[in-house]
Amino acid sequence: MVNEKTFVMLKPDAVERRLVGELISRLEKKNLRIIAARLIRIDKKLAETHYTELKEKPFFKELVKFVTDGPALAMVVQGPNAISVVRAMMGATNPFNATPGTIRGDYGLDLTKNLIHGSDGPESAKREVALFFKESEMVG
Ligand code: DAT
Ligand code: MG
Repeated sequence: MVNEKTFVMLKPDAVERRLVGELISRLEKKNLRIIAARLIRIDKKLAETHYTELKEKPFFKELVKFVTDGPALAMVVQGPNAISVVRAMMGATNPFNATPGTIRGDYGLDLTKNLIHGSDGPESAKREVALFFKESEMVG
């Protein structure tokens, strides 16, 4: 078991639907630790950098528009195997396929508005944490 940091974002639909408390609560009940958090309005450039791996996808424009459309809660979450633990808690990308009991399975019905982002591996976690937070913004 490795103690990991992962980048988590509660997307604009989660903020708009007032689900922030409930979703943070799920992460905390799992005993994951929030070591940084900031409510942000993501601009186009940051969104495009964050999702750079998807830039050739047909849904890229829609995705960027959605994540820049309102405030989002950016976080760094830490814990044993935090990257895969958060991914499991999120559920499948498409909420229609996400298992009940997962965040997307319990709260989502829209592929774009799927509530939460979590880094998908150690490299993306490192890159995404650094893209959104300075070392000094994370509690030790
Ligand atoms: P995930 O968020 O599960 O890591 P991803 O990184 O493949 O999924 O895609 C990023 C986001 O893009 C995803 O949360 C929702 C959106 N998305 C993915 N596939 C899509 C598709 N086929 N049509 C529309 N939006 C899509
Ligand atoms: Mg992803």
